[in-house]
Amino acid sequence: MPRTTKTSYVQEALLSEINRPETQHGDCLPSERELGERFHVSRVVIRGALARLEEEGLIYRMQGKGAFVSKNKVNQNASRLTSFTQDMLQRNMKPGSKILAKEFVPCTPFLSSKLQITRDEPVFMLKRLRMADDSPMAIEVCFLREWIGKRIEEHLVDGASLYQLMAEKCGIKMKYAMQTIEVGTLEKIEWELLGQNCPRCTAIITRQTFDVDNNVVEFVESRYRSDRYLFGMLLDMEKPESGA
Ligand code: 16G
Repeated sequence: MPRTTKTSYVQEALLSEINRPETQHGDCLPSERELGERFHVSRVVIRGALARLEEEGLIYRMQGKGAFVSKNKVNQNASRLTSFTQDMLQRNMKPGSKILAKEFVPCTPFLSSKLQITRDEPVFMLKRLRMADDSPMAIEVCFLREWIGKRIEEHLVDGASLYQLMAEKCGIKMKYAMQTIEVGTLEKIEWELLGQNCPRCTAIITRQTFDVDNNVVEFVESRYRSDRYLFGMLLDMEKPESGA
């Protein structure tokens, strides 16, 4: 069999494995040696098949670590105010979260300006790992006013929706949010939490959310996996200038 035919054969076989529903983004492919033994072909053939899959964006490689499955990125539309849970459900993905920390912390000058509160008011801090279809997507650190923290703290369990609790337990009606996106680098501990199979560069998003009375109801700083997200924005010629 010519080498190109063998390459196509291996490529097709790997593709059907990648397309299986149980295959997750970030799953590690066997090593080139193992693949060679499984398909009874040379390493050159395996490398050719992997290169083609990489060109098509179906796998990504990390030096010294191997090749990983790449599933479609989540396109987060930056013009609608939704929660992570709503966002994932709309995409037919299973939302999930694991609480990493929740506690009342002293207010800092930074938090007092973001939450628009005085420095003598403690702040409720909630740190969560967010998951979609059981695979890690982001680390979110959320700061809330003390009264909100007190009402929701006992209901906050893994998987609970913060926005739902804020609506049901505190009667909060959210209206809009100010969001920023910048590029940063994951700390080692964050990278480990996100599964270690993602790039170290991350999208850092901050969100300051306001209710219908223009009160700030949360300030959140999140680190999103850069291999799982892209951010879509609607640009409108008719919109007045914001000046910011
Ligand atoms: C989103 C929000 C975050 C909010 C969370 C609530 C961004 C950048 N952030 O992740 O501010 O706290 O949803 O999600 O979109 P939940 O209701 O599922 O807990």
